[in-house]
Amino acid sequence: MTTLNAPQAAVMEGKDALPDFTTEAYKDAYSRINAIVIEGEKEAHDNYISLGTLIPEQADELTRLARMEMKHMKGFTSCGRNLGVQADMDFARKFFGPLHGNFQTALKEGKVVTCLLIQALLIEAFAISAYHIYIPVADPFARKITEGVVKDEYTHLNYGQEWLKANFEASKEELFAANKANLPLIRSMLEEVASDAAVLHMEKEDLIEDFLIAYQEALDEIGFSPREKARMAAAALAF
Ligand code: PL3
Ligand code: FE2
Ligand code: FE2
Repeated sequence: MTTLNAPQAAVMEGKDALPDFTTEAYKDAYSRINAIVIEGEKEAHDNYISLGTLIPEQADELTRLARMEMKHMKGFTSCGRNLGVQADMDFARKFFGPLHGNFQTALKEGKVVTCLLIQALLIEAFAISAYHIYIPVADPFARKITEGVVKDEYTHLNYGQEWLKANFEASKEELFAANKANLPLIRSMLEEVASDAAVLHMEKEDLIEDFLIAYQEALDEIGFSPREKARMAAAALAF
């Protein structure tokens, strides 16, 4: 089958070797990772629609971002189908439960800054790191789809970044608090997905590194000083 890339897998060795996409172990891990990504894209869609109610003057732009997430969800659904994998959606909903709960609470309280930090910074940086690390070890079908998606995710991260930059002074205290409450959740989510990701030949250290680069660059752009960024990183270490 052309999608399996067996010749490369056979000649490559070590960390960069492509996994065997046909094994039960691969499909089992993929059933959870694929579900996480599908659920993540679906929740991202819903979150941008919700954000449109908090920032009504940008509802059109936010609807445009939401539509992109729907397209991502469909793309990743086809990746699972292509490998003959049934996504474990119950697992994925539980996986996002705590972060989803925090977003919903902030939404009810009208806390636009917290909602933006959760969706447009943390979740998008998490997605960007996951997709970057996945692309070199993906099957050719999924690779093409993921390459298209990752470009969009930068648009989404950028949206949150620009809004928060324009409202920096007024948002600062809420950003510190939202970071402290939610960055540890991203860290636990990374821990939780690590063993399945390893089966896909994705290393936890690479995921963390790539996440921190995307998140820190966004915080830089928004206007945080090196000391403030260190303070925010410390919030994820102290638990
Ligand atoms: C928002 O645009 C997307 C939200 C999705 C979040 C996904 C996090 C993914 C973590 C799992 C790591 C493996 C990635 C494999 C890609 C198929
Ligand atoms: Fe997306
Ligand atoms: Fe996104």
